[in-house]
Amino acid sequence: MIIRLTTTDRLRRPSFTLVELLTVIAIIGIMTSMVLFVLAGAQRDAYVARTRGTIQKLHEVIMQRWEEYRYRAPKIHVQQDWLRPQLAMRGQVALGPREGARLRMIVLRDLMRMEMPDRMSDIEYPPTIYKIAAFTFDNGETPPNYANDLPYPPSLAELSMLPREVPGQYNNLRQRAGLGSLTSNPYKGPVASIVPTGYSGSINSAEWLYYIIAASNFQGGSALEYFRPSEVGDTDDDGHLEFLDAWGNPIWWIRWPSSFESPYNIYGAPDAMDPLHTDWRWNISSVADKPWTLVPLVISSGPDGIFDIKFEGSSSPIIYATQTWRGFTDSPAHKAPPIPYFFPDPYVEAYDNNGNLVKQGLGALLDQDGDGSTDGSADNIHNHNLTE
Ligand SMILES: [Ca+2]
Ligand SMILES: [Ca+2]
Ligand SMILES: [Ca+2]
Repeated sequence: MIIRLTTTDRLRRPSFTLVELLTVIAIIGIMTSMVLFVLAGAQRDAYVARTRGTIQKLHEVIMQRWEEYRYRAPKIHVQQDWLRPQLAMRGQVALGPREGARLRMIVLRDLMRMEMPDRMSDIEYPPTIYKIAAFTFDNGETPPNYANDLPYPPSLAELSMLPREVPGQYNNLRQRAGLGSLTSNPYKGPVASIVPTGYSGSINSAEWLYYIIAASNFQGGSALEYFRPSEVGDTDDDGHLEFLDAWGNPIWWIRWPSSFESPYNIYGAPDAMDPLHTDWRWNISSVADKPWTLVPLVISSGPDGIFDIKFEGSSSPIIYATQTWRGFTDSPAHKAPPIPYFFPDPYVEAYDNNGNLVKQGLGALLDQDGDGSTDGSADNIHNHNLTE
């Protein structure tokens, strides 16, 4: 039998109408975008994981350095007289055990400032001149025979770290910033800037983090060996390297994140560097929230590239070396020191002038990009949330 195909038959053969074609193209388009969407999600997860890996390594090196301060025996120049029993003090020594412990705490904080900088001023300023109450009894009384001889009771003795006692690492970091080794005398603030005229160096938090890690040993070698070349860069092209997150942005750090909300900042868990509670806030009953252990913050701005937290002081740059003790009058009842009393306070701006905890210091939320919200902080990746 012969079958003839007519024109009509050919037209009846299965084929695609325009509508069908458009439908198929649309479906393929949707599926493609779904695949791309899934891939984008996977890439984001991979970037987050990679960044966490880098921050984990930075955290381990920084925390090892931080722990070393607990057992550190800082060198400090003390007049021998202050360590001898004094007749007028009924045989006590002028620099009593409690003041000795306070001195150690203040010097440790100053050493952390100089050896683990997170801002230029940490390096620009030499050691602070430390003031402590010498020639007083531990209960705050001044011995009668001394009262008239001293500038003000209780006498605040000035102690300093001589240039030869300054740790070598501080001088190495000064050289990174183009500043010479420390030769000048210890610093008693505040005065005008002590930075050399014509000096224009600037190293930011991310770059200091790099230099600190570069100067650290870890598990028997240089800590830098734990990082791949892709984890390091120079995004602002100033010759100072930074550690990078997976999006290519610098990883910043805050040594004393006194106002960063995190499970590590447990108010009421005393400062591990001050086991005897010699920070003046412990003496003052109206200060309800006592100083707590500050865990350094190592932080990436995350996928959106926006930190939205504070890295600097509210009204002026924070200069730890020139801080005065805030908010406490020269009141014998408080056993608080007269003002001015200079020493590096890690909790700057976390307390207000009345000693209330206001948490407006470093690490507090701040609308950095000016979009009206602090949502940019939500996707940040840092060493306080590595276990989440
Ligand atoms: Ca740089
Ligand atoms: Ca962010
Ligand atoms: Ca914002």
